[in-house]
Amino acid sequence: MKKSETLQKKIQNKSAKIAVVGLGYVGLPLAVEFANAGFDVTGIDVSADKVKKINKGQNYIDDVDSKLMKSLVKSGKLIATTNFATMKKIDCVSICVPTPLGKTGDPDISYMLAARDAILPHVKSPLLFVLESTTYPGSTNELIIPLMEEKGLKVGEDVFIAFSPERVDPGNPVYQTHNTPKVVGGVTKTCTKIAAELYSTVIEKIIPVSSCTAAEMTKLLENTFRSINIGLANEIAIMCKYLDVDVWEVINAAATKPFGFMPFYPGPGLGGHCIPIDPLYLSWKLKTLDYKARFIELADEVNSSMPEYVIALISDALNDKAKSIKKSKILILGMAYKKDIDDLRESPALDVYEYLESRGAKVSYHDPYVPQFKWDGGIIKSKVYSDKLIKSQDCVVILTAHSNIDYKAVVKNAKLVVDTRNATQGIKNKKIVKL
Ligand code: SAJ
Repeated sequence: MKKSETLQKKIQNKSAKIAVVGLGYVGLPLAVEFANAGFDVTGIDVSADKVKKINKGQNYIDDVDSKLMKSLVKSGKLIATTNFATMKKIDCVSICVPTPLGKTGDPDISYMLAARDAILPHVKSPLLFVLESTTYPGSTNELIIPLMEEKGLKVGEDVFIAFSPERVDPGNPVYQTHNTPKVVGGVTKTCTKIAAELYSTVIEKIIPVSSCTAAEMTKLLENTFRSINIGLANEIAIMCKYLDVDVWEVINAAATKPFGFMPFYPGPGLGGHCIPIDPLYLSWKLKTLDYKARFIELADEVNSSMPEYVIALISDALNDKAKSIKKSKILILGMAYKKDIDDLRESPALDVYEYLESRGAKVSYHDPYVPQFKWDGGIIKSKVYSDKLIKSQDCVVILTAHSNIDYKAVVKNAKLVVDTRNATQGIKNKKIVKL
């Protein structure tokens, strides 16, 4: 029997041993789905703390059902380890490690390479190797295949390699791992088939594509689409300010078009670990091929300029009250990078906080999801919300429109409100200055 058939059989009868490398917001939900489908799953992570928590049945990812995870750990279907040597008995592995930007703004693939290099010495054949981490087109071909072949493994016969982008949207109440269609692109048709076979055991809809590069590019198109359209929304907001038109009214009116339009909204900038970063992986790769990805770079320029644009809005609003940013008491409402979550990564609110502080404002914040954050070697704590707190401010700046804040009360008690998220929609009051 061919190795591919052996592997397919083991997937079909759930005797295949699965590993998931990287137990964050992508890897842990995936590991739990595979274990819940009946596979023996080994989660591998460099963080001993994550491993310890999982083996104690302690869930740390909101999207994971804690009771289910605890029962899977108890039954032995899900275990975690920092020891990559466990790969010796693994039949299928999914790599879900971070791919951030480095300090120079170029791709930082060090986590991906570290995972690859930790796995390679323990690879057994047959093995299905799937990369999920968002990366530049060509990564799987350039960084994985050659090293597998160096070990004498023939891709498509001894080892089966595919790329399958993660599409996890943390906190999404509708779409989770199991019901978000999964794109899968293998090096060979057999690779695609086996990868599709594995993922179809836990995900309702599999979308096979012709190659790893096509799958890598699919993911980058998805998030570049968002970054560019958010950049457009931000530039439209700037244009509307010049034209003295309410950008929110215009976007909401355009959104009534039942076809050919998809609303995006302006804001204080781009946060999160996907949208500000993924498009730059694409533009970086094209730069190596002497092509300038103009839309991506322009969108990045516009989106990155929004925190400063918000500072100018605050400065003008205070100026109209014969005040300056310097020495003014300014409260930021919402530090997280988007509403109703606690994630601060790349949050533009951090840039606004820094700008205000460096201009001498007495700046503080309130965020019901972010009790504190590390800052300048210390810790900044969220102020306890009260009408008194709002009344005491020269300006309240809404940067993230968490649903559990009463914006009517904010406007009632504030002297001045700068609203960058249309959180005060429908409230008519001269105190409100909108993006
Ligand atoms: N943002 C705007 N205006 C918008 C939409 C977003 O300013 O119209 C800002 C947000 O405030 C945030 C940033 O852009 O700071 C990113 O927001 P996002 O809604 O794209 O949320 P993310 O970063 O959580 O993106 C994830 C992505 N999921 C994956 O990469 C698997 C993205 O593909 C999803 O479409 C997105 O979630 C989603 O739809 O929530």
